[in-house]
Amino acid sequence: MVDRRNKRVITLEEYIIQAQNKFPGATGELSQLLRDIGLAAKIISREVNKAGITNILGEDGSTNVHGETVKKLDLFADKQLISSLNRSNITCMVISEENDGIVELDNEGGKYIVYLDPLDGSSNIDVNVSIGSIFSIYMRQSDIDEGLSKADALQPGLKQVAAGYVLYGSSTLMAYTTGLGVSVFTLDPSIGEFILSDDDIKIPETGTIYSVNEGSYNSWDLGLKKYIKYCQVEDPQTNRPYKARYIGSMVADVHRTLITGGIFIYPHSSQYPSGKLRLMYECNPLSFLIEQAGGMAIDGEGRILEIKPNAIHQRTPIYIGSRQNVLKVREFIREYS
Ligand code: AHM
Ligand code: MG
Repeated sequence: MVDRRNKRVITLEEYIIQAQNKFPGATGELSQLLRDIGLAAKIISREVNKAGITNILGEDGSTNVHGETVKKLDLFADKQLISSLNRSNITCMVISEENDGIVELDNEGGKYIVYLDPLDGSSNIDVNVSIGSIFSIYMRQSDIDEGLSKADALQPGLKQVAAGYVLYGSSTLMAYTTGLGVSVFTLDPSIGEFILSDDDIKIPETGTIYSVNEGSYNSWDLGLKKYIKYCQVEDPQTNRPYKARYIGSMVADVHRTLITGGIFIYPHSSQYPSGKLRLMYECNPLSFLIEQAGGMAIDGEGRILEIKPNAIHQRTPIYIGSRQNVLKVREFIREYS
């Protein structure tokens, strides 16, 4: 937590500029891109807050590329983020949960590729529960004269140059990393600015909360079943039984895990043989953040960030959180597989 006594308030804009100034050769493009996302986040936050009193709330009757019902706010957030990214000549391509294919922007020469989950956890919109936006940024690999290639879009998570999320909760906050730790900003709605609230935040090494949709228990592998039973057994030395917490919004569940420690799990199951969550715009960005905060993220065995993607909308199981909790679940998975 940043000690605010005798410290002046630092806005997201100032913070980004200060960070950029530490790298004399920086062109400022990534900084501009992050500012564009920050602007879109403020506009989405405003709409999320007033969703209940406008007609924007609810389903629009169409389905997205995954066959899930799309809520109106998903479409609004998608449009807002894409048009914000299109303002500067920085981003050449966007891949979003809401769009089947690649969205090529007007900036053919742009050097960044952005993956987006514009509004994650949208089943929570109607019931006034936290939702979030997720972004993941890569550097383009192909030469500008060559045109964009598949390799530009399908880079492993380790190649991310920045990633973050915006959580629309009891307050709106933005957390991001450029590979130099994780910074968190809280939106002050009275002045319309994101204010630095935590710099270089670290996840506890171990935690006492597990977060998984236990309704799917019967369709899990034995290793995960045994691990969850382990979490529930009483053992004062390891502070067990752990608490169960599950919001059903990945951003909110992972943000809580970042702050309080513990583990968030979305495993593969008979319903979702490859897991439900998407590698490129859900798991990779949040894994980058959690690793930057000192935590761990695996697909059950290997590191999420090392997965070589073969499709833009591919899914993966994920076990993410405090190092000790992730190592423990992996022990169970190995023992019972
Ligand atoms: P969405 O992108 O359609 O909103 O789905 C992703 C969400 C995650 O935020 C959350 O962790 C998960 O779906 C919850 O799924 P379930 O309802 O199966 O537990
Ligand atoms: Mg999502």
